[in-house]
Amino acid sequence: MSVVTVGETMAALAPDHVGPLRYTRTMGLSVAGSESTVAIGVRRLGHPAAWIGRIGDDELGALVEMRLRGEGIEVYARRDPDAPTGLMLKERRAAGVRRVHYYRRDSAGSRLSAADLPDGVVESAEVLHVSGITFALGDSAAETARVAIARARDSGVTVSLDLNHRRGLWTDADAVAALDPLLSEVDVLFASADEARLFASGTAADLATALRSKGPGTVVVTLGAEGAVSASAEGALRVPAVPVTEIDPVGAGDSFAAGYLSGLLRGDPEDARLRRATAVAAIAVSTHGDWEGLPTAAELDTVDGRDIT
Ligand code: CKP
Ligand code: MG
Repeated sequence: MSVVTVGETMAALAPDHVGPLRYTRTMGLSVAGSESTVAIGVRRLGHPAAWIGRIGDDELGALVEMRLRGEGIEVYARRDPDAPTGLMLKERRAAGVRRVHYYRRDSAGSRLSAADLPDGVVESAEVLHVSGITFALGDSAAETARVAIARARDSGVTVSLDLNHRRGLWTDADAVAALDPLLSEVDVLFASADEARLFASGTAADLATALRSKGPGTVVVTLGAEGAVSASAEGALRVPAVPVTEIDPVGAGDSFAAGYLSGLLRGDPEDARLRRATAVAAIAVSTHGDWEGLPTAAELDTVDGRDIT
């Protein structure tokens, strides 16, 4: 297995038009979850991928399993008879203004436990990818992610972490307290500039360098339309974003991580990983949905008809 991810995947409802959710008449049903988006992203780029999580024994759980399996993801998800699959509502409040609303407290996914980690799956991966969201879901889910990281490290598996701070789930102080001790355990760290500022200050390059001093071999700070900056053994690098018309920014960071990890798996040098990551993110944000627009390897060659590689 190239990439194994661990986290919560929810059902997701998104409105067909712009305006307050209370006036929305029709919504599309899909699934959403940072870690499974990364799995789908790397899978579309040709790398075997697995997702470990927990779902309810309900229709939404069946939807999550069906969608992920349909994308070619190996799914390891226990059906919890005592808790529902989580739900996320997306709101297009006004043009360019999006909000997400979670219905995930006490969800099956938040009850993920270390016993849900199947023997040998994390251990045989090339990369384990986790995100800060799992640490915010509760003690059991956080412990599961910690155990997965420990097993990966013991087996020489590259550990990738996206800080993915969610103020709707926990406070800044709680996020820093939980995530700071992990930084010495990870090989690749992804953070938006806002997330990086929880830990350091200064320019994007300062942020990446400061976070790298806490342990990760590579730190990538994503800057949206401004591209990304990385600090690694190859020094500080900056790449511009691919200019596109943004349709839906949710999932941008996960798409970026998928593109980067694909480059890592291919053995690309750091600047090529970053360019691959920005290209994947550009295609993903110029389509509706968190993951639906993720490109295949062949589609990566063009965005809006332009050569982007
Ligand atoms: O940081 P991103 O916009 O890439 O993350 C989006 C994902 O998992 C989205 O899929 C959503 O379900 C979530 O983050 C979340 O739990 O907020
Ligand atoms: Mg993110």
